[in-house]
Amino acid sequence: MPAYDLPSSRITTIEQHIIEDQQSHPEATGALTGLLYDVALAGKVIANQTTRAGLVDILGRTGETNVQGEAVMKLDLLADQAMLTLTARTGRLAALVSEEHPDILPIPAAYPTGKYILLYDPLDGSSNIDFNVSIGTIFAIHQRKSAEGPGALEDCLQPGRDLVAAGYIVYSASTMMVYSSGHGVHGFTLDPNIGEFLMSHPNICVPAKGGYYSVDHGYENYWSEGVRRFTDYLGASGSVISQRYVGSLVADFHRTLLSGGIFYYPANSKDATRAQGKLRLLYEAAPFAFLAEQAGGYASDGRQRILDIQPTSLHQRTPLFIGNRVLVQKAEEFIREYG
Ligand code: FDP
Repeated sequence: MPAYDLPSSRITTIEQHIIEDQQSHPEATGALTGLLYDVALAGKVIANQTTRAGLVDILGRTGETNVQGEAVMKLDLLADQAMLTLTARTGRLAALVSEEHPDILPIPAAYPTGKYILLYDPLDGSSNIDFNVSIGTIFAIHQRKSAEGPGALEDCLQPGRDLVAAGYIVYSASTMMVYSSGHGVHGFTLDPNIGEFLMSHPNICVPAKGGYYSVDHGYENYWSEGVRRFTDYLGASGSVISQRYVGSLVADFHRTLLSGGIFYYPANSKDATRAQGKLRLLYEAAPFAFLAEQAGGYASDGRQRILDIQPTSLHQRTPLFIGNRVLVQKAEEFIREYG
């Protein structure tokens, strides 16, 4: 057959990109490629559900069973089930960790196991659902440490610096999936007409200048002296950097990644559960820290690099300062000096 050239195309689907990304790893077996694509598929399913959020709520309020007599589930549980169903049976995972489950979810003996661990928050920002504000799914992928069989706790409690891949899907005016497998950060927008994520934001880098500072000032009286002084410092440079805060971590991080600046959710003394802030290390702070560093930024808990924290429990919380490296290091300086 005579040689021929493929027509050139400016369209890159997420599947093409993931495959090409993995080709630079000669040891790759295709399992990570498949897993990232499973997550993308779950994202499409969740996007479909979130655009019907108002309707789900209306059905939910009519008596908690639908016309078939089935219980109507809240969106975050639907999202959790989409992630579980679409990723757990494909033989690529040894275990999962979800914000919705207190313990790890080892792959049941009836299904094949693989070499990866998937940690996720199925629907971050869910307190914003009722107000039609952007929400999202966050995911982190580790390679298992145990040799075989269902995954164990030690497979899940790994520091963020060992992540193989991480990303998020933001459900907003459009649905976007942003991920990194260690070769930069790339963003894809869901084209609803063809039902596929298409490359829209290649090689995202946190801008060195400009952007916004993003924090909930409602907690100001409960912050440490260092965090208060850092915030005053940012406010004082008001003409250079102004403030934006959504209250949905995925949306606030997405804006910070693209526009620059800093997002922070510090520890506060309002109640005992916020002594280490609110955000979870394994499936919120660590994957975002991985993305931030891949994009030239930085993430800290105020004293140390998020990616170096050795987790001790599945749902542990951490203060988070993330975004432009210089600004995050400035926050560390204030905290070192004033506590
Ligand atoms: P939510 O509880 O709505 O899911 O970590 C979850 C999170 O939202 C983040 O998305 C958000 O940044 C933060 O909590 C908001 O916290 P407050 O409850 O302190 O407002």
